This record gives sequence, C-alpha cells and structure tokens, in this order.
Amino acid sequence: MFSSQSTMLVTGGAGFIGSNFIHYLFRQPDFEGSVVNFDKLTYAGNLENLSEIEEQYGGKRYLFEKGDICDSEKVSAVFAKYGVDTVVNFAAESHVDRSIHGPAEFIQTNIVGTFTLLEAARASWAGRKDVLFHHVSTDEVFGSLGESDFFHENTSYDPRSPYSASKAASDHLVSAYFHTYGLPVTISNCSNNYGPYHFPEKLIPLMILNMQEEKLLPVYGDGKNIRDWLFVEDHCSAIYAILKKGQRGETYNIGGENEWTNINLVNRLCEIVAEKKSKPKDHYKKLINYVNDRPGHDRRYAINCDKIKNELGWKRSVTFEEGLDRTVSWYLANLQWIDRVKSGAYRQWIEKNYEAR
Ligand code: NAD
Ligand code: TDX
Repeated sequence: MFSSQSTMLVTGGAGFIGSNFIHYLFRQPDFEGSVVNFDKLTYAGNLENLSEIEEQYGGKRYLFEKGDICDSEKVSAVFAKYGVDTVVNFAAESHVDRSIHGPAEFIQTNIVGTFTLLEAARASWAGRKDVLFHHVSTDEVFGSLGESDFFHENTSYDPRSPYSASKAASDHLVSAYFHTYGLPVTISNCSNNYGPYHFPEKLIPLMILNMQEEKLLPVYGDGKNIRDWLFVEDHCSAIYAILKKGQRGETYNIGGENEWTNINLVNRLCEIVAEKKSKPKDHYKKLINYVNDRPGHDRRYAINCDKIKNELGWKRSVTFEEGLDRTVSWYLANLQWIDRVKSGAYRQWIEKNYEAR
C-alpha cells in the first residue's frame, strides 16, 4: 500500500547508500512525496552528498533533521512534526574494521537506535496498516560460506564480527515487532555495495584513492576472500521495489550475483585506474601489499536473490564493468570530495588506529 505521496523518514540519509537512495527517489516519476533525512552526521555522514537535492527540493519535498536515532524524544518529535508514514532505516555504524577496534558505538546505534525507531513507529502509528518500517541490513548476518553454497532468506543467522552481530540483533528486533505488535515491516539483506559517495575507508574507494596517491594497496590475508558486489543504484531500486510491492513481515535478499576475490578485484581496479590515468597496465599492481588479515574475516559471501527477482520483478541493471568504470571516473573527478570527507574526525581515527599500515 505504498503511496506516491508518502512522507518518508530516511535515517542515515547523509551516508553512502542513504544519499544515493535519496537521489534515486527524486529521480522516480512515480514518487511525489517528501523525504525527511534524519542523520547524526557522524564521520560517515556528509550533507554535501545531497547539495543538489537541497538546492532543488530543500524546504519543500526534502527536509533535513540532525539527530541521533537513539534519542527517543527527538525521533518521536520528528514522527509527529512531519506525519511520517514510511521509514527506511539506513542509519548505522557500517565499517567492520571499526567494529573490531571499538564495538560500543555499533551496539548503541545499530541495536539501541533501531529499537528506539521501532518504539517511535509503534507509538506513532498505533495499529495503522497503511505504513511501513523498512530496515536495511546486510548479508554479513549470515556468516561465512563454503565454496559453493548461497545465502537464502531462510539461512540461519551466524554473525562473526561486532558489526554483523549488531545488525543481526537489529534484524531480530524488527522481525519481533512484526510478530508481537503487528508493526508493518520489511527487511532487506544486501551484499557489498559500491559506487559514488562510498566512504574511502571501504575496499574499492580506498584502493582508488591510494592509487591516486601512489600509496600501498593493503590486501588482507591471502586476498582470496570473496564478496558479491552490487552497484549502489541497483540496491536503491531493490529497496524501492520492496517499499512498493514487498509483503509485510517478509525479508528479501539483494545481491549482484557477482562474486570476486579481493585480489582479483584489486587487480582489475589497478588496470582501470591505469587506463584512465594513461599509465602502463601494471603500473599500480606493484603497490599491492598483503597485510595481516582482519580478525574473524568471513571467507565468502554470495547471495541468492531469486525471491526479490521472482516475486517483485527486480533485477540488477548495471554490469560490474560499467559500475566500476563509473565509480572510478566519479572518484577521479571528485578528489576534493575525498579530501573533505577525510579531514577532521576520520583523519584522527585513522592515524590512531592505522599508523602502522
Ligand atoms: P555509511 O557509514 O556510509 O552511512 C551511515 C550513515 O548513518 C551516516 O550518514 C551516519 O552519519 C549515519 N548515522 C550513524 N549513526 C547514526 C545515529 N546514531 N543516528 C542517526 N544517524 C546515524 O553506511 P552505508 O554504507 O551507507 O550503509 C547504510 C546501511 O546499509 C547500513 O545499515 C548498513 O548496515 C547497510 N548495508 C551496507 C552495505 C554496504 O556495502 N555499504 C551493504 C549492505 C547493507
Ligand atoms: O584495506 C582493505 N583491504 C582488504 O583486503 C579493506 C578496507 C578491506 N579489505 C577486504 C575485507 C573484505 O573481504 O575487502 C573486503 C571488503 O571490505 P570492506 O570494504 O571493509 O567491506 P565488508 O567488510 O565486506 O563490508 C561491507 O559490505 C557489507 C560494508 O562495509 C558493510 O557495511 C556491509 O554490510
């Protein structure tokens, strides 16, 4: 029962996927509603990602509220002020390495924050069925795969990092609110995203940036861990399909059907960047540097996304070659964006934790 006039609370809308999602929404001809972007603006949140949206729709169909999803008073006030009827919950601490160095923030935002949002939705919506709480989650909740199997919607949860454990807990809470209170919810578990506005601590942007600066390219362990990569716009279109057609109480896996070992991906990125910067094909490959493995490093992720394809008619539209090309071009054209997001809090954290790298 999605209404094109919906008033959507997008939490974490200033981050990587959230900001791409808001851009995506305003490009949809069948979306005529408004978006309230609720974001704490941690090191990972950057309002500059939405400057064009602010210019075009600010104060009308696009509203920004700075706030913490753990702040129940503020969250409830936002529900009441705007008459929110749809929540898309992106807000989270999202980086596995950070969760290893300091799990507390992950427990707070990912678990307590999701709980706080659920409580506000339950109180504000009291019995309504024309509303939806969509929770954005990850394939990492399922743990690590062997060589040939896939994550399905009914795969048992087996999280291995503080990040994935906190996301698993939040998924369980969302599901519990459906069964216990009848809150209309949907959940999606997506594989690794890549694309514009990806914070340069994550593998793909970090590698592009290090190549740009002729710095070493740190590959964890033997480099043979496998991830299933999806262009961020395809994740956004999947979420939009769930908002419009998803069954309440259901979970949908989203993936790229696109498995790469980290080392093969880094090698491919080296070639693309070399080509764009008119360097010899192997110029950047000599920077590849195998470093200590991430503790508890999941070996392989691979999503079976037949359910969302068959039931909601979603399909991926961007090939990996095209997506990587667009991503590398975007980063090389937006080096100032990288300088800005890397200054301040992030720079201090990286110096403290990765001095030895
Ligand atoms: P991100 O780190 O780039 O952005 C997170 C955003 O949430 C930031 O804008 C940050 O300021 C905001 N935020 C953090 N704590 C907050 C709080 N307490 N209150 C309000 N806002 C807060 O993350 P992302 O990569 O865009 O991921 C978004 C969501 O998608 C997360 O829930 C993540 O678990 C999930 N996800 C990510 C991927 C991926 O590959 N990046 C894949 C699957 C699922
Ligand atoms: O410097 C690096 N070297 C390296 O080898 C980094 C940053 C990562 N890696 C490896 C670890 C992983 O196997 O590359 C792979 C990808 O790492 P990340 O970019 O940190 O992503 P990942 O840990 O797979 O998690 C991402 O996808 C699932 C997001 O950060 C999560 O929020 C999402 O849930």
